Amino acid sequence: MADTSFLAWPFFDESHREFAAAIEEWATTALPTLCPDDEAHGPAMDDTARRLVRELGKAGFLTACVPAAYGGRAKDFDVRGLCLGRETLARHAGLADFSFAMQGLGSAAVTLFGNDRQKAHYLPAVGRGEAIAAFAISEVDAGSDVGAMTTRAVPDGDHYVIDGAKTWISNAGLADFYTVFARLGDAPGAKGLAAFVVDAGTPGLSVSGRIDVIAPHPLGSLRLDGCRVPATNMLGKPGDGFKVAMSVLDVFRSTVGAAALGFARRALDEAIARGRKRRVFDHHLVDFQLTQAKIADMAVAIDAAALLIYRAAWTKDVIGGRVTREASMAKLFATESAQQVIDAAVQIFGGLGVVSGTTVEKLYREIRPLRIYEGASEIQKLVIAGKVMDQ
Ligand code: COS
Repeated sequence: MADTSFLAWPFFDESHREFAAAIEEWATTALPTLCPDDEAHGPAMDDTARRLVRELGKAGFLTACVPAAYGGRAKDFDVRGLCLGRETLARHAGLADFSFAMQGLGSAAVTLFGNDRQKAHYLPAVGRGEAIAAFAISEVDAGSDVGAMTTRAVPDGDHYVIDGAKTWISNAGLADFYTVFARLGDAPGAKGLAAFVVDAGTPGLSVSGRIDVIAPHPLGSLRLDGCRVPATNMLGKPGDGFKVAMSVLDVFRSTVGAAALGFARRALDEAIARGRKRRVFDHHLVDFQLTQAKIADMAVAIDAAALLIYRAAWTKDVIGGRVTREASMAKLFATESAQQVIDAAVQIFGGLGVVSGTTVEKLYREIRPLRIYEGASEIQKLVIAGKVMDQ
């Protein structure tokens, strides 16, 4: 059982402690049957992901992903709930964390920038786990440099016609709707982008391929070929697209840190259990000071990451406004340090740590993409330095 003493920190209120306990109990009892083979790829993985969304919805946990007026727990997001949910689920199964997080990330632009009609149409179903959401921003030549995107939206009567291609899209092929970012007019870079909500069945929108990555994660590419979207599906105003994207990432970058924290906590638990059992040179591995030094470094990294994550989440929930600096610090530190924590766990396991399918080997693969997606570590450093120098 992972350390839960952090739940007594002043960042949380009673409802968060109850939420954390409920999702822990659900993960312990439901996930072993819901994800019996958490290494499945392809259609089997997609089926598991769909089932996970439905069951997370039925159990009431997706209420952290939508606003109170549409069935959620808090006015917009409950960022502390999102982080507790991701941390807990990641500790049990990476795919469960993925399915939970994507409901929030995929619908966040509707929550933050949608009008009442758009919110009423999409968000209740997201919160019940009856509609799957996706966030379609990246392109082959526009990942870190969002402003380089070339997908274009051209007005045509009361519609926009969108043409282009998106890639690295989580839930591609599974989603019922996508938040799609596109360029309007000739304004350069970050200026002149717009966000649209595009239903999966819209003619001209298709999945052009799936991408298999090192840890199970439904991912693919999209094509938009003359895809006609009602102008009323725009989220915010023409030109708001970059602001929409950055505002969403202000919320979700802390949650990526929380998922990394969950992986790291699991690695520490696994390493201690292994060290207590493994005998070497007539002692248990944990009796050696070199092992204890590793355990201490892992524990300090975990607590420091948790402090940064829940500082960012509390700041967004309680103080509000932009939390770009706090969220970037949380994501950068938590993902980079979790990689080191998991690497130390693999070292404590020795040869067993690199055997395919052992828990620490899976964690070693699970953690790696988190240092890249939703803003690579290098981007977080640019953001943090920019904010610190602006103060
Ligand atoms: N919330 C609201 N608005 C924001 C914002 C935020 N968090 N961050 C920036 N903006 C606004 C700014 O206010 C500015 O608006 P004005 O032009 O009206 O002043 C505009 O957006 C541009 O901001 P800025 O000049 O800071 O943007 P940059 O082009 O310098 O941003 C980085 C560059 C690298 C920081 C940005 O492109 C980025 O975060 N890239 C990583 C993207 C990413 O995460 N990709 C992965 C995709 S998700 S898997």
